[in-house]
Amino acid sequence: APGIGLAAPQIGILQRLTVIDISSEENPDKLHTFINPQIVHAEGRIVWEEGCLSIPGAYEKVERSNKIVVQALDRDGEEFELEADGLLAVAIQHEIDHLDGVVFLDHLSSLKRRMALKKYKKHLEAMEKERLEKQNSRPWSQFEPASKPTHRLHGDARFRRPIPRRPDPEQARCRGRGHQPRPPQRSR
Ligand code: GNR
Ligand code: NI
Repeated sequence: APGIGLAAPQIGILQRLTVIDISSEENPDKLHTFINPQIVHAEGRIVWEEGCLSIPGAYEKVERSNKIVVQALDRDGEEFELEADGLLAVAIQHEIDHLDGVVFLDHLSSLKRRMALKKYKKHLEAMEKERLEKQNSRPWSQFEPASKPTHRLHGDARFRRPIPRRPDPEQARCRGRGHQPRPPQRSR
């Protein structure tokens, strides 16, 4: 699955809850649950290129503490303390930021933030384009009426734009000689 961590506010749940899974091939199934996490100790600096599921397309280097001690409740409500460094420390700080309404862009200079937001915007546009292409490639999409329903219960499905047709050999002959096949007249 994409993402090594998720904070509840990212999915509309405004609670101090976050999960982190930095499992890998050699170190599988390391799911950490943090309820009301608090960083009680931090030291050192580390720079990591971060991304965020809530800001797809944007990646920038962020400086954070390299080694932290975090206190939290686990999924059974039991208090625990965890010492973390490297990627796990970065991820915990990234997720706790989400609980406070902070994202990694807030740690960047305004120039870097503007560049990252541009990449985010580009990515959103590409996603929207792909979504539209997918939607329009559905076999029934080209036959949808091009108007909003006007009736109380439902609209109608009369064609309001030309039905795309296979080029007919007779028509193909006329094309390019000033012949424009007239669209069928509709009564209004
Ligand atoms: O998947 C994620 N990867 C990541 C990489 C570097 C630093 C932080 C992260 S967290 C991110 C998932 C996410 O957005 N969690 O909020
Ligand atoms: Ni994030």
